Amino acid sequence: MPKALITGITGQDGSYLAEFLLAQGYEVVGMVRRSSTINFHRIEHIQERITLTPGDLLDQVSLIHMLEEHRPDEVYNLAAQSFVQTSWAQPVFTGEATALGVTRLLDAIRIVDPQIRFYQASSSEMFGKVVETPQRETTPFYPRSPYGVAKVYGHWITVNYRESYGLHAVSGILFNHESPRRGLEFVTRKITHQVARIKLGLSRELRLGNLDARRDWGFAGDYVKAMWTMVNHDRPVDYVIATGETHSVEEFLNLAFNHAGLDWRDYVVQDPRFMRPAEVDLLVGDATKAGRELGWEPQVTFAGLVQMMVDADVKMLQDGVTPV
Ligand code: NAP
Ligand code: G4F
Repeated sequence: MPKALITGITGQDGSYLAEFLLAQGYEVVGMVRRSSTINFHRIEHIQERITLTPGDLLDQVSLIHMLEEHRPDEVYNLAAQSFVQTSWAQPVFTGEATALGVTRLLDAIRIVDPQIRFYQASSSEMFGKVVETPQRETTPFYPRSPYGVAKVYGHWITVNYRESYGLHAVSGILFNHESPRRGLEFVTRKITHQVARIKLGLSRELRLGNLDARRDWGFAGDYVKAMWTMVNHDRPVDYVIATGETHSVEEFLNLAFNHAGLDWRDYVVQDPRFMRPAEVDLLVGDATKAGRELGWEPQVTFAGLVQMMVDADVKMLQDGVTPV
């Protein structure tokens, strides 16, 4: 039975990837960092079927011990300080986790077992102030936040360890992907959660920043399949993963409120607190190479994603589940 180790298993993507790998017959190990409260809500339903092991991307020794103990065939590095807005408030911490954390993990692999296959969670935020549209594997990077800069470092150190040490290391350049398990601070989930609260009479307004920003939004469940396919390709190659469609925050708002029978203009207030020092105005990816070489295609449409998230948030509140 192949064994995969996932960093960031408590996050959105980690939970979907763990489910996917279990269904493929993998033994799944998840690295978790110490926190004062349990944050396993996204993996509660599979906790009996996976092994959790302590570790932190800030602690090199913990990574080496973890690999020595579990001896995985594949490592998926999904852990990161992943919220762009926070990266301006905590730029050094973001660099430690999201940039240098990748080197710590790659070095641990090099030391313990260079045969381990490695996946790095690269991001469309690396394209930032885009120099080409749509963005593809060959598009130059121009990051617009400390997070984007850290991801560029993580991307290039993965390329460098592949070229320097012959590691089977790949980066997936994933465009935004969402789900009912998305963190409440990201704009999509912030909207769908608040739509549900307004619909149920629990709230009256939604405060947002820039409504003109455009993103290429897909479904996280589709994207974790691309991670696995990439790692199991015969050659270690980097791919863009995206839907090829771009929509504004306003379009997302419109669909989400409409689905609940509401008009967003009655509830949305623009709040400067949610504006960014430097914005990424437009992202839209070209995943032609992944389609051609990996056979990967997104399954969930933009409208289907918005409806899925609104329905899940309404149900969660109706069932009395605390939203997280
Ligand atoms: P997420 O929900 O924010 O999950 C991040 C995970 O990283 C959590 O499990 C978190 O653990 C863990 N983590 C943070 N700092 C850590 C550290 N120092 N040591 C160990 N674990 C740490 O993010 P996501 O949306 O699933 O994204 C997964 C990865 O893909 C991230 O690297 C993100 O930057 C990247 N990415 C995401 C998207 C997207 O649209 N979702 C697009 C492109 C790239 P706690 O639960 O303990 O906080
Ligand atoms: O949902 P967001 O916070 O996601 P963002 O910044 O695009 O980053 C996400 O996708 C990246 C891939 O491109 C990942 F690498 C990263 O880890 C993360 O998953 O913001 C989306 C857009 C931005 O333009 C932002 O300015 O929505 C705009 N926005 C407007 N009002 C808001 C808000 N974003 C947030 N979070 N909160 C608002 O109130």
